[in-house]
Amino acid sequence: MSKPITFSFNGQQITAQPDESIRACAKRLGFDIPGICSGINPHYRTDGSCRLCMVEIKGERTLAASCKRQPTDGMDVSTTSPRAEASRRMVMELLLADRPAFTPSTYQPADRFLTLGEQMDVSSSRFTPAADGSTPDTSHPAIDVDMSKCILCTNCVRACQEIQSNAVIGIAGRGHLAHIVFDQGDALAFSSCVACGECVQACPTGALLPKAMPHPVLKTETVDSLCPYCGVGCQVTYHVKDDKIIYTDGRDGPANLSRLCVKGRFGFDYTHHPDRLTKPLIRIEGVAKDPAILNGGDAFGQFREATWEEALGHAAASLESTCEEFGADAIAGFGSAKGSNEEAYLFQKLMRTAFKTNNVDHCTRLCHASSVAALMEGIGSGAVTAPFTDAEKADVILVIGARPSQNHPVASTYIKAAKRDGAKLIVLDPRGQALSRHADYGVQFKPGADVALLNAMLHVIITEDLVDHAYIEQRVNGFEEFSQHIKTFTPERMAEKCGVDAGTIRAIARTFAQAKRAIIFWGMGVSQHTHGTDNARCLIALALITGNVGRPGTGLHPLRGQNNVQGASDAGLIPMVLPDYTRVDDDFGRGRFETVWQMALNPVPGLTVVEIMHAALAGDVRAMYIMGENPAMSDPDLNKARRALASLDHLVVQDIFMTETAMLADVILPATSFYEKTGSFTNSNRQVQLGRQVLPPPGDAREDLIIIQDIAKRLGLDWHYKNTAHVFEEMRRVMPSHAGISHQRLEREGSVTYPCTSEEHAGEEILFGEGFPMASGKARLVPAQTLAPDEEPDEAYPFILTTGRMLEHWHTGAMTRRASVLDALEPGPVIALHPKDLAQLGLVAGDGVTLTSRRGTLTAATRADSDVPQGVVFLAFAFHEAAANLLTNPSLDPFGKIAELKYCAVKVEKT
Ligand SMILES: Nc1nc2c(c(=O)[nH]1)N[C@H]1C(S)=C(S)[C@@H](COP(=O)(O)OP(=O)(O)OC[C@H]3O[C@@H](n4cnc5c(=O)[nH]c(N)nc54)[C@H](O)[C@@H]3O)O[C@H]1N2
Ligand SMILES: Nc1nc2c(c(=O)[nH]1)N[C@H]1C(S)=C(S)[C@@H](COP(=O)(O)OP(=O)(O)OC[C@H]3O[C@@H](n4cnc5c(=O)[nH]c(N)nc54)[C@H](O)[C@@H]3O)O[C@H]1N2
Ligand SMILES: [Mo]
Repeated sequence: MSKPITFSFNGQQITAQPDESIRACAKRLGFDIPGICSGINPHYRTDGSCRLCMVEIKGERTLAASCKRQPTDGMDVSTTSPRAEASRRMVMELLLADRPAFTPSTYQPADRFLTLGEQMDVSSSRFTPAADGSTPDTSHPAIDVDMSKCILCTNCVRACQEIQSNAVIGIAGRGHLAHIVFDQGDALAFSSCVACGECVQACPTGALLPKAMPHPVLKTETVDSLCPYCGVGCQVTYHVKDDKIIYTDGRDGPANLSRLCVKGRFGFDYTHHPDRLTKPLIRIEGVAKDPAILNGGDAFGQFREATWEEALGHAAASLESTCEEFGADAIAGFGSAKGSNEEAYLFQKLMRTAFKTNNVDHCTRLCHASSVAALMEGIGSGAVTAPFTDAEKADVILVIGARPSQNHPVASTYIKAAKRDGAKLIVLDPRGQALSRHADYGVQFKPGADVALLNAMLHVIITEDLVDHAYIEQRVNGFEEFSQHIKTFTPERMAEKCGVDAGTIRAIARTFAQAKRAIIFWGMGVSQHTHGTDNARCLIALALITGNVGRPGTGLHPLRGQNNVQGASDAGLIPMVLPDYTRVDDDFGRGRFETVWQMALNPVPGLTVVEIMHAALAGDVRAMYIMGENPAMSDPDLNKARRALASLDHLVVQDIFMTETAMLADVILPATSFYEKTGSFTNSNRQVQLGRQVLPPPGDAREDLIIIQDIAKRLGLDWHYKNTAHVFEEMRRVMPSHAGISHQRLEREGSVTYPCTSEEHAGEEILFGEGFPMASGKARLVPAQTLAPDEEPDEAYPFILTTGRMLEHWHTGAMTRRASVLDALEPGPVIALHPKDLAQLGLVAGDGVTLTSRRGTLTAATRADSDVPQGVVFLAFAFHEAAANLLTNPSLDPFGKIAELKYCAVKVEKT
C-alpha cells in the first residue's frame, strides 16, 4: 500500500487516499465539485468527458478534470480560481445550448443536469444551439428517447456497456458529429435492448425517460424497499403519488449497487391492476369445481362476495372439520416464497400447531430441492457458500443449467464484469444464451446429460492430478472411493453421451481445476431432473476436490429463484424440517420448538408438493390452504394436478388475483401485494433485507400476516403478534442462525447476512473457511452414475420439451402478465424451435403448432430460435392459454422429490 498523499485544496491542507481523485477527496470534505459521471452514481467509472469538474492546478498550463486527476504530494488545487470558475460556467453554457428549453419532468433524475446548472447559477446560454435534426423515438414499450435533450455526457454508454454489460448503446461520429446510437439502427425498439433501464437512471437530462411519465409534474414521495421478483434481492426506491407508484430507482444495496432489471424497474404496476382481488369470496353453494373453468368461462361467477368474518370463519371451520374427521395428514398447506420471512414462519407454525401436520411445503420443491438435498448430504448446509458478487473475485466462473442474464439479470452483471476484467467464463447449457456469448467456453451439450459431462470433467481432474491434495486431506472424506468410481468415466467414453468432444471436456476441466479461485453457479437445468440430486453431487465434488469452497471468489452458488425462497426455507416451509433446518424427527431439536410453542409436535416428516397432489387425487389429503402459489399452473402434469385440486373437500386460497388455483377454491382471501406490507426477505446471498410498505391495500384486501393470524385465532391458537417485527423477535429466538438480526438492525444497516449469531456479529458472507457442519467436520464426496431422463423421445413423441422462463415474465404469469410494460414486451405464448427444425416441419416462424405429450396437449405460435438445439422445443410456463405444465412429466427425483420439468417427450404438429 502506498502512503497517503497531502495536498492543498482551496488553500486547505488535506490528505488523499491512494487512488482517490481530487473530486472524490473534495466530496469527502463536503465540497461538491459539479460533474455528471460519478457524481450521479459512485459506481460509475469517472470519464472526464463532461468537463464540468475542471480545477486549476498551480503550475499547470491547462485545467484538469478533477474526477480523473489524482492529487500528488504538495499539489496546489483550486476550484475557485477565476480561470476554473469561468471554464466551468462556459462548459455549462455550452452544454445548455445543446439542450432545448427545460421543462421539468415528473421523473426527477431527468432534472439533474438543470439542477446542476442552478447550483452553478447558470440557467441560460450565450450560444445558439446547433440545429438538431433528431425526432423523439417512442417505439419502445418501456423507454422514450429524445436525443434533442442529449448533452453527450456518455453516462448511458457506460450504463449499458460497463455496468450492465449489454453493449446496446454506443457513440457514432466524431467531434460535433458525435451522437448516441443503438445497436440495430435508429429505433430503440429494434435494438437488442433488454430494458433494464440503467441508462434511464443514469441520464441527467431526460433524453432517456421511462415511458409515459405523467404531466403535469408531480412531486413524489419516496419509500425505500426491495424488488418483489427474484432472489437477487435488489434494493429499490419507489416514487409514489396519490397511492400510485410512478417510477422506481435502483438503490445502492449490497446485491445490486443501484442496478435493476426490466421487472424491478418497470414491472410494478400489476399491483394497480383492476383484476386485484379486493373482497373475500366464497364458492356459491352447489357450484361444482370443474377444471374446465380454467380454459375460459366466468370464474368470478362461481363465487359470491363475503365479509371477512364469514370468509375467515368458513376457511377455519372447513380446515378444522377435515382435520377432526380425517386426521392431521388429511390437511396440507403451501406457503409462499413471495411472502416475507415472518409470513413463512407463521404459515408453517399454523400448519404444525393448529393441525399437527408437517404437510407444509412451497415452490422450493419444484426449484432447488435436489440441490439442497445434495448440499445437505455433501457439506451439511443447503444455502450458498458465497455471494454472487464474489464472481468479481474469481478467476474462473462456471455457470451450468442457469440463465442469469434472463433470470437473475443483476447477478449476471457481476459475472460479465468479471469476464471483462480477465476471469475465464465457462457456460454449460443445452441451449445457447446471452451469457454464452461472453464465455470462453460456451458449451451446448445434450439435455439431461449433466452427470456424463461432469463425471468426465472430474475424471480428467483426478487422473491428471489437478486436485488440491492439502484441501482434500483436511476437509474432504471419501476421495479414495470417489477416485475409484470416476475411473471409467473417460471423456472419450462420455463424449457421445453428453455430445461434447473429449478435447473440449479436457480443456474445460483443466481450466476449472487450474483456477486459483473458481466459483460455480447453477440453476434449474441442473436441479429439475429425476437425477437432479446426482447433478448437484457432481458440482459439489468439482468444487471440493479442487479446494474451491470457503475462500473469497470460490464457492457453490445455486442461484435462488423467488425473492424469498431462501427465507421461506430457512423459516421452515419444508415438510421435513422446522425453522433453521431442524429435522422434525430429531427429538432434541423438535423439543426446542415444543418448549417455545408450548405444545407437542408431529415427529413424522410430511408430504412434498407433488406428493400432496398425488395424495389429494387419492383422497388422502382432503383440504388445503394455499397462500401465494399457483400450483394449477406451476405443478407438473396439470391435468392431474388440477383434478387433484378440484377434488379437495376444501380449498382455501390466499392470493392477490383470481389465479387458476383460486378458480378451484372454496374460499378466496384477498391479500396484499408485496408493495402493501412490511417484512423481511432473504436473497440468494443470504442477505436479509426489509421490504417496506409503499402503498395501502386496495379495497378490503388484508395483509397476509394478519390473515394467517386471524385464521390461527379461529383455530384456537393464542396468537398476539403485534406486527412483523414482533414475529421476527420470536424467529430469532428459535433460529440461532438469525439470532443477531432484528428489524431495528435491518433498518439501521439495510442488509445483514446470516448466519449472524449475535448483535455484534457482522454476519458471514463466505461459509466454511474452517470446516463443514458435518459430524466429522469434513465434507463428503458422493459418486453419481449416468442415468437417462425418465421419458426419452421415441417415434411417437420425437422431440424433447424443455420448459423454463423468459426475461419479462414471472412463472405462472399471474403478476407479469398484468404488468403493462412486461406484457407489451412479451404478449403471448411462443414455442421456440431451431430454424432447421421449423424448416423440416414445413413451418415458418409464427405458424401455429400443437404440442402433445403423453399427458396433455396445447397450441401456440412458433418462434425461430437458434439457441434451441435441434430436436428440442422450448416453452415458458407463464401462459395459461398454452400452459407448458399440461405436458410435463411428474416423475420425481428420489432424494429431492423434484419433478423432471426440464425434459419430456412431445410431438409437434402444424395446426
Ligand atoms: N424472468 C424471470 N426470472 C426468474 C424467474 C422467472 O419466472 N422469470 N423465476 C425465478 C425462479 S423461482 C427461479 S428458480 C430461477 C430459475 O432460473 P434458471 O435456473 O436460470 O431457470 P431456467 O431458465 O428454468 O433454466 C435454466 C437453464 O437450464 C437449461 N437446461 C435445460 N435442460 C438442461 C439440462 O439437462 N442440463 C443443464 N445443465 N441445463 C439445462 C436451460 O436451457 C436454461 O438455460 O429464476 C428466477 N428468476
Ligand atoms: N414447467 C415448469 N414448471 C415449473 C418450473 C419450470 O422451470 N418449468 N419452475 C418451478 C419453480 S423453480 C418454481 S419456483 C415454481 C413457482 O411456482 P409458483 O410459486 O406457483 O408461481 P408464481 O407465479 O410465482 O406464484 C406466486 C403466486 O403468488 C401470488 N402473490 C404474489 N405476491 C403475493 C403476496 O404478497 N401475497 C399473496 N398471498 N400472494 C401473492 C401471485 O399472484 C401468484 O399467484 O414453478 C415451478 N414450475
Ligand atoms: Mo424457483
